[in-house]
Amino acid sequence: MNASQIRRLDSRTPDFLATLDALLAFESGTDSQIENAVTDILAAVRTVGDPAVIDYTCRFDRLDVNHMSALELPRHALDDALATLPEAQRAALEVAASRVEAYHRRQIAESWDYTEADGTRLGQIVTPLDRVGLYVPGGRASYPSSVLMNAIPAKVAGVGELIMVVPTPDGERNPLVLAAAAITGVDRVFTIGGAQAVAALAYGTQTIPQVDKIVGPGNAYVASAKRRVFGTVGIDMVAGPSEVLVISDGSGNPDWVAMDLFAQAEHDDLAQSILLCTDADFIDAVAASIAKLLPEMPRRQTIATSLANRGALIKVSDLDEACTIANRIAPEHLELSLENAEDWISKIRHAGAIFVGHWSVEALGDYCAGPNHVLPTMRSARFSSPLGVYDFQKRTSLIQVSEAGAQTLGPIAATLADGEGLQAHAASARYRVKA
Ligand code: HSO
Ligand code: ZN
Repeated sequence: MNASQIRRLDSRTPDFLATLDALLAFESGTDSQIENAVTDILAAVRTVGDPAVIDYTCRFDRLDVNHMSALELPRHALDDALATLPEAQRAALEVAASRVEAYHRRQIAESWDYTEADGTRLGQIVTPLDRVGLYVPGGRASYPSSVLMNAIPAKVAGVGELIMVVPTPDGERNPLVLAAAAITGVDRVFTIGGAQAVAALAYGTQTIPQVDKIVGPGNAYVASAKRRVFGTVGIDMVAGPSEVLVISDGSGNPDWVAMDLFAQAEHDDLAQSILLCTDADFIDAVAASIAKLLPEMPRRQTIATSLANRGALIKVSDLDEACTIANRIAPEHLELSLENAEDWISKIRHAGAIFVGHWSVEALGDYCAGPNHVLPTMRSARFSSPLGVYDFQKRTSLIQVSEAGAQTLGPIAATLADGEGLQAHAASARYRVKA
């Protein structure tokens, strides 16, 4: 696999849209072996509770414990992790956390109500969720920044209790993840993972309290388990591989563009990095930058694989066409790498996050700009939004009808109830109407 294998496309070729759609298609496929394993795990944890979670954790993560309490980290383990971080890392985490918090504070929705002329009051009450579970993957995909991005909106929303689960295979703990948990005020942390952790949070066990919603990324087992417990609890979106789309007018530095494509591609073999560019010479320059810079990258294997799998450098006719294609792709991240980038924002209807101009690189958004980095993938930006405070708040309708209001609304409701053949509905409305 080498960098020259990133495909080059031209929007003028007749089969371009079909080729593009094939490139975007991602099978989040249901592997029956995974589904069966998850079925067994969910059933075992649901019926047996702690012993089943302990058993799976011994088997999968090779942790030799015989009581659930050994799988809960004491508060001081989090504080110690924070205290022993190198100063620069601690400071970076803290600045990132406070910027993310400031941004999300603006998302808080308030309750509202209004009163009609006859005294009837109507409204909407906003309530935070009582208890939320945060899944944090172990190993290579264990991102402290994702702890911030999931935990902070929950805390800002006013969630009562935030319970984090993170697998620690062979007892290996990620100090940055624990430090991020300390900074964000995660209430409890269990060192469990996989479908068994999702089951424990969804159903509750003797030790682990049942939560109302489970958020956070995970592998195929975790994603399958989350889909299956949905309904018993809420879940966030089930995310696909990360994506970036860069729109370029040939202004700017080809090395910067190449590295922005790498930054997405290094996440995993299925990550997607696409460039749309109006300038053929600039595309050549970016290709040359890719060839030049790739060998220096420690993660060059993953980068080369995902660029070859799902990457593309695409020549487009003009920026209007680029925006049309961008809306079709509905990318998770969109970089407007343009001279007059601001002018093009209004042409974009579907994107998880828009990064405007040459200075606004995705990596800043991934860590510390402020907005959430949990974004809709797989073209779902057409109908869904970044993770936010609103995902941890719910709404309750308020109906306080006055006596006068019941007189005008009663006959209307009764008439509609008659039409639906629901006599008790009609009668209960008419009871309140004075003769
Ligand atoms: N680009 C990822 C977030 C991330 N990047 C975490 C680095 N760490 C999905 O938006
Ligand atoms: Zn990233």
